Amino acid sequence: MRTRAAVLREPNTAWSVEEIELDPPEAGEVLVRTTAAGMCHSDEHIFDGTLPAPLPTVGGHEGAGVVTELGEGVTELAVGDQISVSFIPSCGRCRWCAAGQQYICDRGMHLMSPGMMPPGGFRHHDADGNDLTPMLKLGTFAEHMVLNVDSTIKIDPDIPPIPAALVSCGVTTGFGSVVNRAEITAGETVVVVGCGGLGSAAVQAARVAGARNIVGVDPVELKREAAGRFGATHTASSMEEAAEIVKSITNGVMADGVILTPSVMHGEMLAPAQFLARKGGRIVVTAIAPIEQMDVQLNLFELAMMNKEIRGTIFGSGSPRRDIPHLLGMYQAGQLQLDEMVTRTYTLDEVNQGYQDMRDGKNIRGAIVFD
Ligand code: CXF
Ligand code: ZN
Repeated sequence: MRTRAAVLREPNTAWSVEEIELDPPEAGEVLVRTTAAGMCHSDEHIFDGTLPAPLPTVGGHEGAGVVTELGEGVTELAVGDQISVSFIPSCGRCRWCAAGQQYICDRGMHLMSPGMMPPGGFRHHDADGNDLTPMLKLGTFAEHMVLNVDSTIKIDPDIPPIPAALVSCGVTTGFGSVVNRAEITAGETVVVVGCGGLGSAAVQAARVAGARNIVGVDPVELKREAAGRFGATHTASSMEEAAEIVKSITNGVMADGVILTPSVMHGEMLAPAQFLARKGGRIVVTAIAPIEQMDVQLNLFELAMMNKEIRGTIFGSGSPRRDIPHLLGMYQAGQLQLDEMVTRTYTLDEVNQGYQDMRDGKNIRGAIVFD
């Protein structure tokens, strides 16, 4: 079939919105009509070359839609089901899935390879017949998607498209960074560094977990204000400013958890984050750093002597088949503000404008809405 998609051919060239050819779903795959897509910073990382992905690519890895066709052997989904995509696949059979650690499912090793999830091949082709790789095996910046069922999560049909799309990556990652990885519990003090799409979910997670103090750090005023609406008790424009606040509100003890969700992670951010954490505190590195970055600033003496922990996380160390429905249930119960995270919506044709607005610091989260 023909569909329309946003394609990136070379880093730092505009997304090209064009008609592409989409093959029918093969065994273990489904065809989905896309209803909404979230505009995560990782697509921008591919755009600017921070994240080397196979090109040309159909962008987008946050999305929701309705199943319109089943490939051979698909039994867990039916035509008409609403799904959220998950960039973390869950095979349910590997050692990690079996242990409840779907965030490190073995199928994830294929995410940055060309084409579809193994057994592979290409379903997406441009008008000249060139094969296209769907980003992270998803490609949500397209009116239709062919997806492996391992990358789909069936959700309540009553959930509106935008929140259904946001839980594919940013919300689940930010939320889980606080609850699963930093293990924040009631009464604790949390610092969230970077209050965009990930950070505003992290702030909400800290609120839901009952944190006493939630300090949102961002140089952009719009994001600090939004952090306040999502539950931050204090805001600061830098980690240095936050350190003064945390010192005073904790009587010098400092924060139980520090969550690093800036647009891009850099090695020199680790030392100031370390000094925001208390003795035995947890520092969670969530944001993506340039892939070859090896150097970090860290006071190793203080790390050991103060018994601090630095923990990396992918997908907020969450399990999509558990956490996506959980988070959407919390949204329905009024405990998570997902609609409020979207500053602006765009049509597919406006995708470049959406990313320009992200660069200009105008959006907490942008979303593409399909007809
Ligand atoms: C992803 C980005 C690509 C590699 C895996 C993690 N995070 C989502 O934004
Ligand atoms: Zn993402």
